[in-house]
Amino acid sequence: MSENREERYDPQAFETKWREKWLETGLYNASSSDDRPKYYCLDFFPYPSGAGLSVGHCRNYVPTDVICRYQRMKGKNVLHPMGWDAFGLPAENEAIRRGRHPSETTREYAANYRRQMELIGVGYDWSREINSSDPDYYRWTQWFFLLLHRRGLAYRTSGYQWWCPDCKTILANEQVESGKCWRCSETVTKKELDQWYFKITDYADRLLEGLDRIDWPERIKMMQRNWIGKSVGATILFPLEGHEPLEVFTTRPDTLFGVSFMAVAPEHPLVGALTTAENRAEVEAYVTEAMKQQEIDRLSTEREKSGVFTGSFATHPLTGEKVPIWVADYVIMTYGSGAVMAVPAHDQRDFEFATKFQLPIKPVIRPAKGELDDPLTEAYQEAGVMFNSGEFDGQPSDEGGKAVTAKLAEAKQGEAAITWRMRDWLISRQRFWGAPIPMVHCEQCGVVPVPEDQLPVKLPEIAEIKPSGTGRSPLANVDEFVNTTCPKCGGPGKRETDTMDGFACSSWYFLRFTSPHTENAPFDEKEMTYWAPTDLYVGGAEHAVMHLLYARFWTKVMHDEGLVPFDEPFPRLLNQGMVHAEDGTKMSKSKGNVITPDSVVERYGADTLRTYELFMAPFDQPVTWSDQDIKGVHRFLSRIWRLALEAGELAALDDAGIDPASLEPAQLTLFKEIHRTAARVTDDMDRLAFNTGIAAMMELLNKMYLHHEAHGMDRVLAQAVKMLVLLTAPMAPHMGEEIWERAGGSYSIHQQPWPSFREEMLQRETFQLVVQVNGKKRDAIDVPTDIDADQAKEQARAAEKVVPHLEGKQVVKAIYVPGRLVNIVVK
Ligand code: ANZ
Ligand code: ZN
Repeated sequence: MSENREERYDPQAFETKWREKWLETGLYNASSSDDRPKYYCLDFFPYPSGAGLSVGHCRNYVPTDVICRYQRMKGKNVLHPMGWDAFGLPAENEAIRRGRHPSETTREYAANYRRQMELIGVGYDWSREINSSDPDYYRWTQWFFLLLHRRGLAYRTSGYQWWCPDCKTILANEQVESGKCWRCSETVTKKELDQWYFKITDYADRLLEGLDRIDWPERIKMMQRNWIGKSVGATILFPLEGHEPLEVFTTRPDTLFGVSFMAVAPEHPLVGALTTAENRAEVEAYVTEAMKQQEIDRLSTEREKSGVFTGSFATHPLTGEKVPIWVADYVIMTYGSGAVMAVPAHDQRDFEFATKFQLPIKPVIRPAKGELDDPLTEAYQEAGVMFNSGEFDGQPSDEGGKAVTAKLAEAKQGEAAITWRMRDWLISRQRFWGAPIPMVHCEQCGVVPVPEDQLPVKLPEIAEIKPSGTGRSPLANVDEFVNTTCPKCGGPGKRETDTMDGFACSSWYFLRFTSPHTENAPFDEKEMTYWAPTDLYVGGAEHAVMHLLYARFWTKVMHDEGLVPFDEPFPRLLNQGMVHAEDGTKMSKSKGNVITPDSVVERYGADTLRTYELFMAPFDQPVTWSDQDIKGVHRFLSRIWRLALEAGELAALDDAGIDPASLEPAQLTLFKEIHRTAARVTDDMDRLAFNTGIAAMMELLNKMYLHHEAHGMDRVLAQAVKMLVLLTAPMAPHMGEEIWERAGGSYSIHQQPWPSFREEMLQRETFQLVVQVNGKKRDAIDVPTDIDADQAKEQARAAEKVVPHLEGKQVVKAIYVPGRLVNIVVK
């Protein structure tokens, strides 16, 4: 081996070779016929874009790959699949922009993604690759649509929908961000259309409850909770003369005695009837104006309140007082009942409204301790104690609210109620590039589901896929597609031309991976039961409410149907941090600051890129790319390489063959260091703390080089090298494989057991550190042998018997005599 000693670390010389061998030997192909415990690790379903992968994307794929390699070495049967979320708006828009067909571009882009993923050495089981735009796949997406329909969870209705004039399609609520399209940032408008919905609101309670049983970042759970938006309170009926009573939803029934006006949404069906002749012109003008506003603006707390009086009054259900009814656009028709009992003293919006229109502000809740400002300068919105509330005076908000509700319920004037912020999931898209909704419209039979044995309803092969701009799908122009026979009566029928939102495809893909080639079902029951649910799910935080909520919903439906034994698909979720460009901004094609894995691999090799991705920051933290730091990582790998080549036939070395009692002191120190590092790295791997794990290995490597200088390549150092090669194998899989082979190991290093460590080697040796203050001994404490000066001084100052001698004094300096004492000089 000596001729190799000077061979420099040149990843280009061997990385490709190993990647080819992994593929050839199917090293990462998983099988359920295996005695080891399973480990299903999944990355978010990527949509392959024309730009390809950046080093930012690698921050998702490299860590999960490392976890999978680690779990495999720990004896798990690992499944790590990859596939393409190919349907949907982004893919279609990009194809149109390039004047190409999405079926062509998505195939091309997916192939490029795969090439890049292979380039960075990610060990996916490619035998399970899926593409959501393949008829073999979307046939089952359509099958699930029929399942939801059969269970009463898919329905069609007409309504005003968000419309993106640029994408020329309807958007779901959650795809409108601050009044803009989530994809193209165009300001959205409204359009009335017949649409298909999934009744996700039926599952609101369970979607909320399930969050308590899953291990997800708290931030993501919070976003889902807010999105679901459970509000507990009461509905209260305010009698009207000559009409059914006006129903309001309130979270604060304890404030009922403070109502000074009612506010109804401009769209409220009673507006016309409640408006008196002399107010009609003004009310109509106001309503027309309000309809043009965006909901988001209407809800804004910044906005000056506006409204008009209808001329009518409601009757307070408990006091019998007359309460004026106003129309106000801060009341939203789609929430609660679209009407509010306004309590200006305790709701800030009502307060601003009352102040502007000089309506009474009547406080009825005071703080449990202290007094309300008199007069109020803003609403007192907290809970407190009821007053000015008749028989309820003195009751705390909570119980008082319940008592008020109970009293109303007795008189049939109200009841306890829950309102959800969440709306049903709008699933229709008037676009080409999606799974056609498998329904037929028949004049005789109405809307008829396509029988399962006629699936898939395939997209026609047409060249012109641009949205027509009329609000209808381009499929509506394809007669061969539209005209069909009714599955029920056999008469002429017309196919539904809407396609499904792309999020339908990603709501079940994690199950398809368990048996991607199953032909008679969406997945094979046995395989699904073996692999699912996922053990770890990793992706970006931007999918907090859409994909993750929809997939949870579908899983619960499947659970209810008896298709899967669990009702949460992703028991453990992690979000990786973003990688910013070196100038600190987001990497984007338009800014021209995207760094591709291709360029980095060409320069440094895939293992350096991988190790740097892991070392750059804690896994879940955002980070800025640094060309300087990546060089340091490259040097780290080169130094392992050099020692490993010198150590020679490492593979056969056996840690158990070393008797610590027989070692020289320097060897024993290094031997302990090896075990301590193995223990630390193992713990760091379990916590996904890759960066600290790598730092620990860098420290060990420094100590190994010092040992090498003093003692050469002895038996203990060789053992250390072997340990380090195994510990770094998941991060630098190519180098590990190359060293392992040269060291006489059998293929593959990735199938070797993870290094174990001897517990008894972990204890740190200590010595007695004497602590003096102004030269006088005050204490003696046990500290680790390898303590450094700063730590020694710090611990000395904190020693129990030393502290009293430092009180009120100023520490001038502290002197550390290594291995013996610290003297603290004070004045
Ligand atoms: C009286 C009241 C008194 C209220 C008080 C609050 C404080 P969340 O928590 O978001 O569910 N509200 C009800 N329906 C509304 C609608 N369609 N548009 C705008 N506001 C509406 O909010 C519930 C509260 O928002 C309800 O409780 C109601 O005002 C208002 F001291 O009723 B409250
Ligand atoms: Zn029919």
